[in-house]
Amino acid sequence: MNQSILTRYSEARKLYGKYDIDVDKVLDKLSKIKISLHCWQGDDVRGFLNKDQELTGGISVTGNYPGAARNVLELRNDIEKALALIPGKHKVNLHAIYADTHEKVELDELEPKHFESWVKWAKENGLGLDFNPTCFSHPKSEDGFTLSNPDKKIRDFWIKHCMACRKIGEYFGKELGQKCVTNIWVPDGYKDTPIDRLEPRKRLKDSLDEIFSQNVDEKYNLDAVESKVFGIGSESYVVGSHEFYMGYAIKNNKAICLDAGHFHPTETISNKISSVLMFTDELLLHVSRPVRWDSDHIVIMSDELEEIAHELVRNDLIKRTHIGLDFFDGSVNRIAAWVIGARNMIKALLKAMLEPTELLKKLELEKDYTSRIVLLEEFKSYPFSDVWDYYCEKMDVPVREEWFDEVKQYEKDVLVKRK
Ligand code: RNT
Ligand code: ZN
Repeated sequence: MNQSILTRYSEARKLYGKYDIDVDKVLDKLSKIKISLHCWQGDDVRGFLNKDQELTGGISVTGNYPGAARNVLELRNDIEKALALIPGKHKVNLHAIYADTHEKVELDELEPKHFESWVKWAKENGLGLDFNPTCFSHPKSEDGFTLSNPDKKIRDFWIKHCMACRKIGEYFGKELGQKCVTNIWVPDGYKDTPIDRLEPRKRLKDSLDEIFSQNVDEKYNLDAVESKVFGIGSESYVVGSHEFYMGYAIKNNKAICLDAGHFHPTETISNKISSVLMFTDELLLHVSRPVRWDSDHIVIMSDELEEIAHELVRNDLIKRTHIGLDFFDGSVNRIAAWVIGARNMIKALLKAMLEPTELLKKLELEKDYTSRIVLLEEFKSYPFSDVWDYYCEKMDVPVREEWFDEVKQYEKDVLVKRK
């Protein structure tokens, strides 16, 4: 262990110790929190099934930085590279279009066998897997509607696809000994003001009911539903709005997925966590960063990220929350994007854990708001970074920006050779 890191750590430990914060215990707890790393940052949400299909569904990747993964091996190598620079043991989040198969298989015919190699790889790397049906980038989603499509044949196709995905999620959970979260998000909506807002929602509800009527072992698979306020091409109306899924999830005992980019710009998901978890057992987060719109920028150490972490830590909600990342930036090195986002998420959790929460709660109840703000502000410049450096060293990942040297080397050796 590097001497200066150790010295700084023991000084920091003393400072936090004055407030009865046991830093060693905090690090132990932190090392058990899993982040779900979204595979789609590695190839601009292209996947392998319908490679020539453009990205649709009202989401978009911009940038043409060299090195996007072109096949399953490249993607896995890239993910492994990223994970080697992120402290802890984590999960990887797959989409249906990332099936690894030579067969020509339609989305509604996917089976666990098309993901066998992912499971083998996850086992070899000690990873968990999460999953998502891909209800976009497909000819049958071209008119903007999937599970709420007025055409029953098209609706049935997407229902079958989602059912297939839940079975795959169950298979992941069983094989890997950790529950898989299968998250349903559909882009359905209208560009312009609709006449009928109700019928599409009834159809979406019926489709979901049918999907969830299929028997899937809850021990291995957790269903989540993700809402949205608008997308490109669905600016005026989104069928699966927040209220829709909030009601659906509570009534049907499903997990709600809160995506940081899926609300009005002054709304934050940090302020929703404590409400949603009052009425549902589990929560899925898509930690992302909207810039003016749901732009899926790389997660940085923003106030909102810190607030999300605080909410989870202060209220002891981590054990009921599945933390996933969701961003896609093609304008920078894609491995760096993963590492930045994931390290920031973990860093924010660490910073939140190094807080005298009980004392702050007491001050709040005593209406001593002056002391509350004094402590909160002073703690912002406490040496949490010394603890972070020690944690990285201890977990055998590069300290500070040293990780970027490895990414640059990999870019030179591997990424630039991809044409
Ligand atoms: C889209 C949703 C959804 C997707 C991924 C690729 O707005 O956030 O989660 O980003 O499924
Ligand atoms: Zn999302």
